[in-house]
Amino acid sequence: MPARVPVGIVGAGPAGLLLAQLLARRGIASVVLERSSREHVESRVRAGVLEQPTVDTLTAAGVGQRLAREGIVHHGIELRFGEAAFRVDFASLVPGRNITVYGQREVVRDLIAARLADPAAPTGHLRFEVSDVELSGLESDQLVLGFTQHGQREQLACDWVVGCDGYHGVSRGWFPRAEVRQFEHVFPFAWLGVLAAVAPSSQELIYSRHERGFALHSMRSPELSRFYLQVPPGEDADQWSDERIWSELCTRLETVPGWRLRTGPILEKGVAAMRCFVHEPMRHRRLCLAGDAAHIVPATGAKGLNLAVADVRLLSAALAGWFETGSETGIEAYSAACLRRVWRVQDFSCWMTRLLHVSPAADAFERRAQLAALDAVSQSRASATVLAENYVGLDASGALA
Ligand code: RFL
Ligand code: PHB
Repeated sequence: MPARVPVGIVGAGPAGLLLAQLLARRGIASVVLERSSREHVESRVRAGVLEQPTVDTLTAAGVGQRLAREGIVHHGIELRFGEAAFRVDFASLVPGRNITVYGQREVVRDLIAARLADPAAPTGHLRFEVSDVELSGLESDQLVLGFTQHGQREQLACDWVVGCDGYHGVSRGWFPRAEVRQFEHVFPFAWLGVLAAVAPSSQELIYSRHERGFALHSMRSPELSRFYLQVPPGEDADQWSDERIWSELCTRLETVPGWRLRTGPILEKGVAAMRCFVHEPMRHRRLCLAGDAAHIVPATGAKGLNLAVADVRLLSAALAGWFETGSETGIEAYSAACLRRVWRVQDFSCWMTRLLHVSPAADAFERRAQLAALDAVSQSRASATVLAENYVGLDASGALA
């Protein structure tokens, strides 16, 4: 007889860990199966911008203490293009709404610590270095997850299974092919992400559209800066020496008279594709998807992690409704509610990507039109408000909850 658990979760990224944590707060046990080691999961750098509803959800989940101490609240971002610089001022455009800079790595570390400290969780509820995860019984509602750990094949019977295994995971493949529609778009450029041991050169994030390509100055803490450079797709990060990285960042960011970029040791670098992807639907019978397993947005809008949290917020409430009262209402609405938000965010992230990157195929006309679009954002309060409203995040309590 396989062991039983109410919810089986595949993947210990932010989506899987937060789902386990929110369910546990409502007394619902789960087991999380993760392919990588704990060290690997806790060392991935990735995202850094949290919307207010994301901060609220993490706080409600009981993992808000360090975030409240170390997270840095930002009230605007800066756009640079040509020799112009324009501050998108959240305080005046979207009063009372802002973002918090706090690394995804820290979110994951906080969640793992909270899960491992949970005295009510079943033994072996968070398992790393698990391989060959398979699902059977989907059509019969007798779901069983099979997996291998420490060379032993095991089975886990679940009422519900949630695929939180990211874009490269296996759970999407468990949906019946005839029911699925997938949408994909790949931009003709990638991002080289860099983590550097140097104090940020700016108090707020700087998004720069430069003729040589896009650059972004972000940060993690008073001692750590995070940068991104637009590079060709498939670029090899090893082709980028520290000297080359700093030279390119200086060229693309030092466009404002007198503004200088601080440089320092580079701790980490990697290349990520700029991709859009949506898998519809996000539920089939007792199998759900959440986070990057179901959708990828281009990183320019800083939305991937926030979307994962929005999915999990809805899903944990829907599953709690099902376990506590047998209600199907939340779970029936889950996929459509998530996808509505996903497509809105997809549209915004693509718009911001096109606004700020120089496509290799863009002709002189398109480049001038792009500058005019940036000019419009800096001159028109209505245009700037659209950017600000989307950047700080769609309202958690509104129609897109
Ligand atoms: P994750 O984080 O990819 O976690 C999936 C987990 O599943 C595991 N896994 C498996 N486990 C068991 N069996 C299998 N077969 C498995 N296959 C995979 C993986 O090892 C992993 O641990 O997905 P999740 O939880 O949905 O979280 C999504 C976010 O990680 C992602 O959306 C963000 O990082 C995107 N993103 C950003 N989002 C933001 O909201 N704000 C940002 O500022 C931001 N910046 C970024 C980003 C993503 C980036 N990259 C690297 C794509 C910047 C970058 C450079
Ligand atoms: C980050 O700090 O990693 C970051 C910030 C803003 C983005 C994307 C990534 O748009």
